[in-house]
Amino acid sequence: MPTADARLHRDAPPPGLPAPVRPTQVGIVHLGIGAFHRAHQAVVTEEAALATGDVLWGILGVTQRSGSVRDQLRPQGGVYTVLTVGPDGASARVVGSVTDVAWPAEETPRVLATLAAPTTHVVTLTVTEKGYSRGADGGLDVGSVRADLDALAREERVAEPGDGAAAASAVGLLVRGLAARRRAGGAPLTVLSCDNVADNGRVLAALVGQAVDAALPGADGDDLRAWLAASVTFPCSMVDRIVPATTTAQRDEVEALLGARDEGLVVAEPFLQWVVEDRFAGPRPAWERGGATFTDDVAPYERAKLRLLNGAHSLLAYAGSLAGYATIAEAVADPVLAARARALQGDAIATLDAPDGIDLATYAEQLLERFANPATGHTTRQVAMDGTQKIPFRWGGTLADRLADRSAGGDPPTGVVTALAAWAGFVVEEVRAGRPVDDPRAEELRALVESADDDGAAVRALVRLPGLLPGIRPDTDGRDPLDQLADAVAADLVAATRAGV
Ligand code: CS2
Repeated sequence: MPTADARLHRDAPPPGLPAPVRPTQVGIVHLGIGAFHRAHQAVVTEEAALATGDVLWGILGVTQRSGSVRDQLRPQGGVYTVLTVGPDGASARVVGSVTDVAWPAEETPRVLATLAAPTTHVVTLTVTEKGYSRGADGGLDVGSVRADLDALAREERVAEPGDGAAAASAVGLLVRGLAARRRAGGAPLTVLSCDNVADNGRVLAALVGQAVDAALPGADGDDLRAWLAASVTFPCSMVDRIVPATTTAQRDEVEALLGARDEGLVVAEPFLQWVVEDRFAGPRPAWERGGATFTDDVAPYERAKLRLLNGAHSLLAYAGSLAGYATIAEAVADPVLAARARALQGDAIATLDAPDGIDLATYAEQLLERFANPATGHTTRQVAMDGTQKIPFRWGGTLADRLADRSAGGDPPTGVVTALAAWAGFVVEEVRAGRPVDDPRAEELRALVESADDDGAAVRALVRLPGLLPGIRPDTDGRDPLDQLADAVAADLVAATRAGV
């Protein structure tokens, strides 16, 4: 164990690196403080503070799943290192915009009080796709957030900032925090989703509305509903930076470099993009001074990123795992897999409106170059996680748009077929090998595979998993396009297996 004074700390930044920003108060609550937030929004916030001298935008990070991020960062006063690794080598910087990390399992009242404080103006979220507690129909899975909804109803009745019940979900914590804020005076608030979910802000606003309706039906929720409509906005945003999970070897390497142990280290590629819908309810950091772009319409950026970057990423993750590649960089270096990624991107480009000044074919090719960066060590297994939550946005949108486009002939697009075959093949292989699929719907996936007569039937059943490919309607003859799709995916997998890929 490193001794306390060998740990990185904001009062003792490593010599030779610029000192981190020292916020004087919390202005932002961030839900889901994993590696991605620390290498993305927190860096842009840091840059904005350094550029403007405005130190009112400290971040209270909230870690939902386990207390480990808190235990990593709190002894360091919130500071951590970002190691940027790219073709031009590596560089380190220390970031100070996170002032503390709270774990709701032990500190829910404190988080609710910070969400209610008038000095807090923005809530940002990176809770991953599954953190939105959506059911297969895309709406709020009320059962999974029931404990928080019950706590919300109690808190509204007694008008207390929090009854101490530990929040068990991100959406539940957010809704309880919003209600606490209204009771505390109701200063406006912006809730900014930064997850890879299509129309993320609008989706989150709808989930919050459904949570309020379920917890406080009818007139009981009227005051909260009216305040939400008048005082809270939910802009959309597109975020982009490749940030793999940090390894112990990387922590050891940076310790040797800095002369201090950093348990909060994050490692990222050089590229960083953040496109934010300019719809704030109150003050916000000057994030444009930190590299963010503000726009009236995020949708073209977000769709292009989800379908071209994340879509190709997931394909490479599944096809790469099946082919025995441990990293995305290895997978994209295989010409057969790169061709599949390009075919999927081609299907997607046919459905996209290019954002201003962007050539989509060039953008798509640049993404594959970024994937080829071996230094991040991004693993196929990491990107393969949570497929049922990611596929609807990454491949489902392309598929629904292509099938709806009669001029394209209505046949399932081959790039998407290959991608689905890779996912289904991966799931079948995991289940047959007795490994639990790393997915919140793992049990359903296992049951589908185990009850199928053969691999072909398993693949067909997987493709038809409710919620996986939303928005696909029967064609004019009443046929379900998913039947044809499921056959095509099963045939592709058989062909790929015969070809040994
Ligand atoms: C990846 C993303 O893990 C994944 O599913 O596709 O985290 C990806 O690295 C980021 O969205 C890049 O911005």
